[in-house]
Amino acid sequence: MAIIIDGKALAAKCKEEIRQQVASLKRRPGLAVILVGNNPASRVYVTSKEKDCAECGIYSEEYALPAEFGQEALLELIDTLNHNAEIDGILVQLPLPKGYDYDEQEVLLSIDPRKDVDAFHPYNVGRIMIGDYTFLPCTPAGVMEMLDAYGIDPAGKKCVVVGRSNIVGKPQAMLLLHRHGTVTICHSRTPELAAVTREADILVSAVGKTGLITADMVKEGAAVIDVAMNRDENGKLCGDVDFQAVKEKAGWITPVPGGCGPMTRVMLLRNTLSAALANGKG
Ligand code: L34
Repeated sequence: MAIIIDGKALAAKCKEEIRQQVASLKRRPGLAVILVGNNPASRVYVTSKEKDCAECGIYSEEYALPAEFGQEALLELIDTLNHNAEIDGILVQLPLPKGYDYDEQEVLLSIDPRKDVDAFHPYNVGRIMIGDYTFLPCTPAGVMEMLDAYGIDPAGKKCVVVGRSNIVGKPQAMLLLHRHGTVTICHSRTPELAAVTREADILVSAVGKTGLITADMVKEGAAVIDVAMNRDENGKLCGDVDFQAVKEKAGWITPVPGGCGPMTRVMLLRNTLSAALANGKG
């Protein structure tokens, strides 16, 4: 029976530490959150991020824009925020609406790398690659925080990351590598996925496919981290991992909800604090 990694409790603890650090600053950190269109899941995440900010003493302002706002206007808004000294962090909630002229890469490139609290700008991605960074992307950073809190050290372990997105899979693999894990990245073209995942001491799934990771794909005693945020056939939130079966076999497992989600949110607060410090607000 696995130890359930309590992301919610750990996030609350990290949040309290951030709140205390924010309270000691000369000036409050500021975060601008941009939400384009009316994706209901994005709406929920953005609202919770703003609530987190308020609880930690971080100023936040929201730009809820219509889907037809447009690429040029969005770039102009970002440019204004890049030059606003009260704003230390800029977050453009993804995905941008489909069927309009948005170019996600161009939008991410337009954010001042010093305000890029998601660490999605190629400059920050490059710094992660070489292991010299100010910001870590929130979801992979939250995963590392959970591993550390539960005494799971990647050094010398076989780590398997399923999923190769720029937001989670690739940076997650890099962070595990920096901590001396032997890392394999799997994806939709990987033959014999189960044979690879069965080797993992630390298995991170970030695909977005309900029921992808079944108990026979998991090594006895492994740490299983479920990054996905899916809905099952009843509309209930779930991850990639068959939680009920895998928890009988794994050594550690994260639940969905209550695992990676709350940690992702708290890492955004930490990045905003780091940006404010770098911006001279300490
Ligand atoms: N720019 N876009 C940008 N940055 C991000 O870091 C995100 N992401 C992803 C979507 N787009 C983004 C998020 O914040 C996903 N994501 C995210 C953040 C938090 C939670 C889920 C996804 C979360 O709090 N999950 C809760 C359950 C919430 C619910 O009930 O719906 C949990 O316990 O897992």
